[in-house]
Amino acid sequence: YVKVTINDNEIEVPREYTILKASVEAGVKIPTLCYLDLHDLKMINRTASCRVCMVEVKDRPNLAPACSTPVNDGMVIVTHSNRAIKARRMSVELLLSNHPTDCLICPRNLRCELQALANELNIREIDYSGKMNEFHIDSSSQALIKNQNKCILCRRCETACNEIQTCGILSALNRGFETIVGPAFNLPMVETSCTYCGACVAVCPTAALTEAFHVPKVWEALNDPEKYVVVQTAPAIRVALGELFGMEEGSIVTGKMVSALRRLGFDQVFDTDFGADVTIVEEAKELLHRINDGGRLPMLTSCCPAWVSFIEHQFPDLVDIPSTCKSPHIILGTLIKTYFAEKMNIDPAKIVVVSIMPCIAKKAEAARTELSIDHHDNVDIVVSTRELGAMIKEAGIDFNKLPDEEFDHPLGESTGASVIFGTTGGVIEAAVRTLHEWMTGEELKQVDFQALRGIDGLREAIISINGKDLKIGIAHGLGNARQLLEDIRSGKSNYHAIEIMACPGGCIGGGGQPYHFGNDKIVKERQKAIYREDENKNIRISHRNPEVQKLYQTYLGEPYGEKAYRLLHTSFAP
Ligand code: HC1
Ligand code: SF4
Repeated sequence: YVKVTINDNEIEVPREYTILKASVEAGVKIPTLCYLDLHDLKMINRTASCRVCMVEVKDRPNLAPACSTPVNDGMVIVTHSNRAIKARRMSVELLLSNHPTDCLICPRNLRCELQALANELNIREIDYSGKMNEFHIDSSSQALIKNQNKCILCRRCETACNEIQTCGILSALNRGFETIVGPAFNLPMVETSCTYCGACVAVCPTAALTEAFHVPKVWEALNDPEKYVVVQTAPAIRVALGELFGMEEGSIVTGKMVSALRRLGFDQVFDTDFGADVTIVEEAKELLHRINDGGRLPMLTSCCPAWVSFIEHQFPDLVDIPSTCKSPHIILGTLIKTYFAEKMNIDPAKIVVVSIMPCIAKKAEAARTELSIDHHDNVDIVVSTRELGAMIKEAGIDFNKLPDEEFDHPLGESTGASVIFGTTGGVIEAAVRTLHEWMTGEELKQVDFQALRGIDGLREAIISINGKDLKIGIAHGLGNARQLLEDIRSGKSNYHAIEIMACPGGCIGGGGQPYHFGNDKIVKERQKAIYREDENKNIRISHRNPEVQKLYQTYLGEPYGEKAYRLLHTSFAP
C-alpha cells in the first residue's frame, strides 16, 4: 500500500493503482472518455488518447493522465484545479470541433458518451473552428455501420477487436489529422474477415460503430396487409430488455415482452427457445452418433454465428468440427415457413419472420443463402434488443405497465434447457441434460450441472454418464476460443464436446444488448436471471418439450433422420 493525497484527502491504496482508481476510492469523479475497464476480461483500454482525465500532480510541471499514471507513496494530486479543468475542456472542445453536431438524429442520441461528457463539462460553445474531416459511411455489411465521421480515436474498438476477440480487423491508419481507425487498406467491412461479433459496437462511446438499423423494414412488413409477420425472441432478450425501460439489471420481462410484441402488431409471437429445444435434440443425437461411431471429436456447438464465421476465416482446416446443426433462430424460421405454414395453410412467400436477437452477427447469418430452404430465407429481418426497445418507445407503448402474456402455440412452447442457451455454458448444459437421459434411459433428477456454469472465459469439466466420462470445454470471447482451437489443431485437446460463444458472457453480453460494457455486474445479473427463468419452468429438458415431440412425430420423423437433416442442418465453408 502507498499513501496518496487527493484533493487534501489522504488515503491508502494498493501500490499498483493508477491515479484514476485511487480517486474512485477517495470519492472523486475524474471524467474519462477513452478509458474502459473490462475487469472480468482482464482488459483495460488505457490508451490515454483523449486527454480528458488530466490532473495536477505536485512537483510535476505537466498535467498527468489519471487513467495511465501509477500512484506512488506521498503523491499529492489535485483533480479539479483551474488548469486541469481548462485542459480537460480544451480536449473535449477540440474533439467536438471535428465532430458532427447532428445529435438530434444520431443513433446514439442521449446514449452517447461524448454528448454526456460535453454536458457534464458544461460546454456551451466551441472556440475552435476550421476544417472538418468528411468520410464515406461504410454500410457495406448486413450487420454494422461504420461512420468514421463520428470516431474520436479512443481506440476502444481496436482493443476489443484485437485483444479480446483476436480478430485483428481494426487498427489506426494514416497519421495526424488524417488518422482513422479501420480495416487494412480501409477496405469496406464486407470485404474483410470481420465476424460481426459486435464487440467493437458494444464498446464504441459514440456512433462511429453501430448496428445496421433494420427497424424501418419491420414497420414496412407490419403495415403490409399482404404479409403475415411472425416474430421470435432469443433467450437473452427477456433478461435485458427491461433495462431500456429503467428496470433493474437482471429483471425478467418475458411476459411484458410478449405483450409488447403483440401490441406492435405481429401475427404470431413465437420463442427462439422452441428452436433451441429442437437444436438440442439434433445436436445431442449428432454427438451420440459421433461418440458411438468413431466420428470426428470434439464436436463444437455451432449456434453462434460470429464464432462460425471466425472458424471459417481463421481455422479453415477445422470446419468439420462444428455440429452441422443450424442455429436455433434459423431452425425456428425454417419450421415457421414449412411445418407451421403447412399447418395453417399459409403461403410461405407471404410470411415474414423477424428475429429479435441480442446479436449483430445474426443479421449477417440470416442473409447467408446456403441456409435458405426452397428459395425462402428462413429469417427475413433481424433486429437487436436495442432496436426492439426503440420500436416499443416509438409505438408509445408504456412497457412497465404491460400485463404479462404468453407466447403463441405451438412454436412458443419451450423448456428451461433452452432458456440457458442465453448464457455461457448453457448450450452444453442443455445438451448434457438430454444426453444423460438418453444414455442412461432414466429420468434425470438433478438437472443443474453446476460444473458447467460460471463466468471464467475458459472452463472445462468432466461429466460422468453411465460410467463414461465426457470431457467438456467451454469458451466465451473469441480470444479464448482461439486457444481451444489451437489445442485441437495441435492434437493436445481431448474433449468430446466444446461450447463456444463469441461474446463475453454468451448472448446475454451480446453486441445488440442494452449497452453494458465496462460494467461486469450487468452481465452477471443477466446470467442469474437466465438461471432463475430456467428454474421457473415446469419442463427443463429439451426433448421433453411436448410440442417438440409432436413436431418429430407428425412432421420431421427421426431426430437426425433424413428430413430433419435436410431442413435443420447445413455445412460450413472454409
Ligand atoms: Fe443466442 Fe441462440 S442462444 S445464439 O446466444 O443458440 O443471439 O439469446 O438466440 O439462434 O436460442 C443469440 C441468445 C440465440 C440462436 C438460441
Ligand atoms: Fe472486430 Fe468483431 Fe468489430 Fe468485426 S465486429 S471489427 S470482428 S470487433
